[in-house]
Amino acid sequence: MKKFSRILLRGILISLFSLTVQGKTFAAQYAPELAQQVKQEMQRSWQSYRKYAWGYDVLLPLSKQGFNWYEHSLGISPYDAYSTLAVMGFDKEAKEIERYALTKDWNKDVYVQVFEVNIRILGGLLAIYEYTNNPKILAKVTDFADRILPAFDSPTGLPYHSINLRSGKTAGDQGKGKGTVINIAQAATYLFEFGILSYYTGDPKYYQAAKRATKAIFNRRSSIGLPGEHIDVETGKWVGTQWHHLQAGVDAYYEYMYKSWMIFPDPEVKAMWDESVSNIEKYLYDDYQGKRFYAIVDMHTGKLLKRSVSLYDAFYPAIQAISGNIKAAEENQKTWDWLWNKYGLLPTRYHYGENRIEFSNSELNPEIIESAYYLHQITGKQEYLEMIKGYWQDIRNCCRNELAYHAVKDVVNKEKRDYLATYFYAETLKYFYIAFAGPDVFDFNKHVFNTEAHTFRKDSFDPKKAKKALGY
Ligand code: DMJ
Repeated sequence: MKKFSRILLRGILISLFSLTVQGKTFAAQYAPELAQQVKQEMQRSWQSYRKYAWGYDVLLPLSKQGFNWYEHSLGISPYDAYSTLAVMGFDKEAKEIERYALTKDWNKDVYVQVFEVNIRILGGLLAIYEYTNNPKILAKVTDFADRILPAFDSPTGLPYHSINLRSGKTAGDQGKGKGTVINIAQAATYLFEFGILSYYTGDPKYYQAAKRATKAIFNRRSSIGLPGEHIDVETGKWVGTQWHHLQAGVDAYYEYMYKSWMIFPDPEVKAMWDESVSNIEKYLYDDYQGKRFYAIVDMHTGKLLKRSVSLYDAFYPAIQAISGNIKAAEENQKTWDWLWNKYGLLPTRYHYGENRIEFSNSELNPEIIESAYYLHQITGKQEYLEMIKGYWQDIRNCCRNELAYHAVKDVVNKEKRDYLATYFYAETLKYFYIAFAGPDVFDFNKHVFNTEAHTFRKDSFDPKKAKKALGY
């Protein structure tokens, strides 16, 4: 009897111990030491921008200088860095950017690309407001938005490619040409930021403009339900190729239908998403050699045209996972992970049907890390954290330099390129950090990200108030 009690007691102790161990194992499923390392790397890279490129759009880390996208600087990097610095607790640096944003005068004679400044500058400014609640920042956001809003004043409601921040005149890329042709990501990646701005100002005009543009694309879908690639904002006609895919130029069109619906549950937007996603799975999904790809297809027939993917498409497993299609998300992510491991980075474009790289460069883009992070959070599977550890190791090995990190011209030989994309601050380092740090530091379930990974708490937006403010 005594022996039995001892065995029982030992059994109880062992199971208590293993529960504790399991608890610890679960805690150890994050990687606080790597989170710390990423944080230090953010600080080092950010200080380099401050020292060598302050006031410029981007840091050229090898030649140790700044570079501007346009004739006049927009000073983009600080807007993209802000939310990552804030998430990491770099309050002094974040405060400095808040002050910088307040001194900025947007009355500049410069043509800007509406899509890019929306996700980076407007998104970044909104994130500053999210963290500070500073009404002067909201005034800056509104001023900036009011300067780009006239771009939507076209016969179709689709935005022109570029707009002059001072005169409100519209144009093509870099202010050149008549500029009436845009891709569908440039056409319809506004629901999220414009929705937030309508929410805070109580003026539905921003969200309504964004929704009109999204509907202008959706309503021009083919008879099988697929939109094209490029469209003329004046005639509303598809231009050039009649292709559809998930690559750059399309990606965020879909991303924003789902993400904006997460905080602003507009049933019309949800209906667009539901129909769109079922068509993606029906026509673009390509089960090829046991891997889950999404191909380039004919928008009118769904016929497979090219077995090609770009690194931007790796955003899709994240959206699949968050919208509940976990199986597809896991299979898709596995495919991306396979491609990453082939080269130790993702090439910009890859022809999987012919097993060859089409564009070999990489700017250390975030999408594959973002998707692995979503999957780790949603499934709890350790393999996704292991993937992210591998990506971090590879990026450190190939691309760490004296100042920060650099892009590569070629993922095979890792030839260096003197450039550090602003989204390396906004997205790449942020996803690494929050993946390693775990929910005590950043709670995935309580947040939603814009396409540039600027972070917003879901509970910042009351659904009833949103319905009225956005006018849906
Ligand atoms: C980012 O600027 C955004 O995520 C955008 O939507 C497309 N991809 C780049 C990063 O690769």
